[in-house]
Amino acid sequence: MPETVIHTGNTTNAAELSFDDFKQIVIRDYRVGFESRQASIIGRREVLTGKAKFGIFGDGKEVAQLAMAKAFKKGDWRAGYYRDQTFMFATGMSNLKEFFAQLYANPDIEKDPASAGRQMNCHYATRYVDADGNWTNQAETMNCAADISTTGGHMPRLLGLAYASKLYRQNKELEYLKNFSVNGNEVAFGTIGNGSTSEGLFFEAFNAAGVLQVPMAISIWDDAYAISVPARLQTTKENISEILKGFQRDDKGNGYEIFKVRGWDYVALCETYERAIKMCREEHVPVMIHVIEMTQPQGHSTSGSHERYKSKERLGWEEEHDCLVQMRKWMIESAVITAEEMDALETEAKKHVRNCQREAWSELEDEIKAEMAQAVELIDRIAQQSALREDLLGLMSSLQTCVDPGRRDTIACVRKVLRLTVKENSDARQNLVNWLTAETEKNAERFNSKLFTDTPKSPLYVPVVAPLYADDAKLMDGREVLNACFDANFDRDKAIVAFGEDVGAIGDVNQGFAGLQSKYSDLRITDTGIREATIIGQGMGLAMRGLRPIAEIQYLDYLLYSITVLSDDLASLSYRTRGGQRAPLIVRTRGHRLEGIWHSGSPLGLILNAMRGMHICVPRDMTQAAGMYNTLLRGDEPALVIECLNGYRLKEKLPANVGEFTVPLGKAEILKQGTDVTVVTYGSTLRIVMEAAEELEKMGINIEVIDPQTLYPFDTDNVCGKSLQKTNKLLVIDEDLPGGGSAFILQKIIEQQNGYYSLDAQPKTLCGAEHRPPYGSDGDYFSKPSHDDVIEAVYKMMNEANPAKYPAIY
Ligand SMILES: Cc1ncc(C[n+]2csc(CCOP(=O)(O)OP(=O)(O)O)c2C)c(N)n1
Ligand SMILES: [Mg+2]
Repeated sequence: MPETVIHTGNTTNAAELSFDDFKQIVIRDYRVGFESRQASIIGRREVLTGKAKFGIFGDGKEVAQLAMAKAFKKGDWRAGYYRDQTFMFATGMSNLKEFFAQLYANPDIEKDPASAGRQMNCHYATRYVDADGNWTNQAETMNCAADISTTGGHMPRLLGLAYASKLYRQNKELEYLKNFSVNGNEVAFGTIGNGSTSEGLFFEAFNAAGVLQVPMAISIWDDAYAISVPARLQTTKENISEILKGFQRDDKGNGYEIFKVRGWDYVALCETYERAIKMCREEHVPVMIHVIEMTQPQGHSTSGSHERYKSKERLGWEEEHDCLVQMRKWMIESAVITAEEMDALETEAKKHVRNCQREAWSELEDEIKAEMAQAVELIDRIAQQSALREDLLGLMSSLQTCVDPGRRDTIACVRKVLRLTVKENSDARQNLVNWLTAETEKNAERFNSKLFTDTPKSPLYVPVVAPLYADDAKLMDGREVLNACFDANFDRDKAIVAFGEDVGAIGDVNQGFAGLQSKYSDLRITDTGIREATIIGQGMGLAMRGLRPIAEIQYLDYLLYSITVLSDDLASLSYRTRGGQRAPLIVRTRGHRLEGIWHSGSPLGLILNAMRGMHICVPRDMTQAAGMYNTLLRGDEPALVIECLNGYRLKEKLPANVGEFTVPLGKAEILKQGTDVTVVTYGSTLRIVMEAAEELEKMGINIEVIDPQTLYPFDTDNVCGKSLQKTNKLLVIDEDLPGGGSAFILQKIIEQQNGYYSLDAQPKTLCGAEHRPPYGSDGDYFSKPSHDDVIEAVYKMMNEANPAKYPAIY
């Protein structure tokens, strides 16, 4: 059975209050907790009766959250998980109606401001970006970073939210950013389940926060289970605070303050949170509050019952130690409330929750029914004149008798009617088509919008400024061009910071930041541990709090260590909040060919598939990279920039406006005009293709070379498609494996740009081998597209088109 711990907290505000005031506070707390429990109970019922799809709730975790909410102040942040409804209600960051609106997947942001019906229930967020792309004043509001369902996935972001407070406190140059911080006093509150502490992301973030000494307060809701798997199979010694004891701060150095408290002990919880958060806020020391002996009265979620895997003894213990049962008992015993008053409170609270639920349901239902009524009327008019009258009336009546209809029922019925009447032409039918078109637009807005925040501040709208070159422009190493670009930007915008492995003291492994730490301080150009996932999380949290981070992943091959954070958290942020949150993080890395299996990667297919919601930039040289950084640093959306690993020492001319000129996103560039074959390629293969083009020219073949520059967005002016109208032949070259990035490019050109209609030969790809690139120059030659491969691939296309003129080489 769970152990019992007596917490020895020693401060409480209660001492300063009159008993009456104290009673009122406690009663108010209990009411919030009790209402929250009712919401869980009714929520579960709504799922089981089919009104909602899935339910996961915070029952059994209420009392600790009431205590945590007391310590949470304006300016603070929460990054947590699906158990936190009581905390959200207690802080006012959410309410019962929003809770139910989300449960019913209401796509109206007024009704479900957290996700506009896009997220499962109990996934919270506050909105901090307005429709014009302006930030709200975060220092004046309580803030909740948008939840994700992957357990532990939020931990890297939590680190970043806390790290922002450190920068705001320590870097006095940031004082002008008044909407984000008051002297870095803001605490980042994290919550995580006991089972999820088994995740690597938890340990990585935990260690990093200890190193960085940031005001991160991580609460572990320990109910001894993770769905059916007991603590015995999750955590060494079944006790996370026990095994993390080595992190405890002592007089020898930095570390954590670690607390342990029972989840049903209201007084101890209030004392613990007050003490822990004060320390965290004032001293910027990370704290961990291990809340044990929590329960799950309704089991894990609506997917199953916990009676399957919990013993009778455990279930009995949970019933007795239910935190609200314990709090109620304590309140009556301590004369905070009488039993009769408590009964009355509970009756009223139940009624209130029920009303909120009903209102939330009918608000959505009314809209759906009104749309259905419009459709029915339009269908009825068609039916009056249709040869298929009976069929249409049948469809109409089954729509009208549909139980708990959704929008899909109406739309599916309308589409079916239009299919059936495809050969009938009438005004009535046209009216239905018009109605469907208008509804389709609204539904696209409801369900498919805001992959990017897409505000006037988007990088897509940053003015284009061409590079200027003095007559005597210096030729220098590519890395020096980048270095000058970063220098100018750091000088221009005090909110820019850069960090990563070896980024600080030596200015990154290729010296793009060389000398900048000593110029701008180690608060702005900073070394980190080897921890890719939390480097991204660190950047994400900073970006959410108004800073302009450049987070560096040392080599593209190591991006995989952060792919969960990039994909689940960063790339989906705008979409999952329907534009209510953004994190304009720039991820800088370097890739494509160099040497060896983990230093030559170019997995663009993987990146494009995993990171939709980020701009993907693949500059061919450091000047283009600099122009992209200049664009991105002036926009408000996240991006990945992949520099060419083998390009830092190649000579480039320094633009006079190196910190000002911009490379627009999605604008392909024709690097060489030609008439025979359109060759589309990017990154490091461009140089090889350009060299091959010279030899091909001598062979009488004139290729057109196009650099899309960014793969997402891809060639928004259809430069590739237009080129095909001239050449009628397409070759896509990249270093990814076959069917990777090149498949994406083909889909764009052949299908989206209508390139298919211009082709008179099969479109081809020339890619890397399917295995990882082996070490050494021979390895490179035999596994990545070489000069010879490019020439032969182009020549073969010419040979197929005209074998007489271009006989096979061998
Ligand atoms: C990365 C990931 N793996 C697995 C899951 C499936 N899953 C959802 S909740 C859960 C259990 C979490 O247990 P715990 O962290 O103890 O939190 P609790 O639900 O008990 O509060 C699991 C395995 C998930 N959502 N994300
Ligand atoms: Mg658990």
